[in-house]
Amino acid sequence: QAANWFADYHRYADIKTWYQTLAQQNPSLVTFVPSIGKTVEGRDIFAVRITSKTGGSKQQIWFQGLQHAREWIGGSTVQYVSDRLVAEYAQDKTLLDRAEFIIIPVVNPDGYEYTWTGGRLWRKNRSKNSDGSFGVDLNRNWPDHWGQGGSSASPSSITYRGPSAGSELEVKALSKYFLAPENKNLVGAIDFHSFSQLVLRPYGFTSSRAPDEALLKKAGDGVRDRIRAIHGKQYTSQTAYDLYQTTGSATDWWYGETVTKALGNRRIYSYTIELRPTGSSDQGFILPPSEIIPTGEEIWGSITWWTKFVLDNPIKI
Ligand code: 0X9
Ligand code: ZN
Repeated sequence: QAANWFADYHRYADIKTWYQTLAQQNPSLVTFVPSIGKTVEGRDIFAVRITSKTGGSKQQIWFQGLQHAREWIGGSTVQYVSDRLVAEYAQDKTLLDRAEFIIIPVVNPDGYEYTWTGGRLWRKNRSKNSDGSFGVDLNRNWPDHWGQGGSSASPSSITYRGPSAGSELEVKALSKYFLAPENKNLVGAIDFHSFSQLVLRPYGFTSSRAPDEALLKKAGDGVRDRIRAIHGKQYTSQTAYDLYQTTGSATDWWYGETVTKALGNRRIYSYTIELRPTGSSDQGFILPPSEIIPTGEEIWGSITWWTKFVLDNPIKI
């Protein structure tokens, strides 16, 4: 792979090629899944599975990025983590011998391409809405408490929830794949976003604390502390609701009833990580490419710890 890949951001097609090459060069560790579903504009949502061939059925971890098109650092960070998972295996076999990582690097390829060709600050997908406007906020469209507070019914809003729960092709594809037979051992999932430097745990839809609050907080606080130990960046660990309410988010769906029942009454660790920078202007979405590697380093260091914590501390209902 190009030695300077992480010196800049890349288009959807180039990210796909990069992952295909990663799989070709490491066939014993990486499986490229060309399509788990298509978007309205006909792009494939691809997945990547990373594990070693040793052992039987392993616990599984899900990472995804670019649900929101303009949050480019989320995609780069998922790529950085994928690269390190493969590269580190030569020195330390524990992670890939113990777990399988299921990665969706570009959840929203139509929106992502639009940020390169149309408007850099586009957030939603590119569905055509009933009023002629474009885009549904995928992170308000998941079928968990859909249609309630913290989402908009107005198609032109940046938090438009869509016409019905799970209406969007991206949400349909991802939720189906999440529940597929080959993914029945999922124990944890992280949705990478930007920005504000936050480690967010369930719930987003209610101020009530999750039944596993103690474990969820311990794992989230641990991530915060380990991030800070690497380049000194201060992240805040809190519940998603305490940032602001959302309904129909991916992380509430992962932690919620549908997934719990499908996994035989077993809940999983579910997080949103908001990456660099801090601040309040929309310019925060435009993180200089020189920060891709340091962001990758602090997230790699913290989520390897998080993964081990999750594997060692199964949630018991
Ligand atoms: O609003 C979102 O979907 C996420 N923030 S972003 O700026 N990347 O759009 C936050 C989702 C976390 N959930 C809640 N805050 N409830
Ligand atoms: Zn986001």
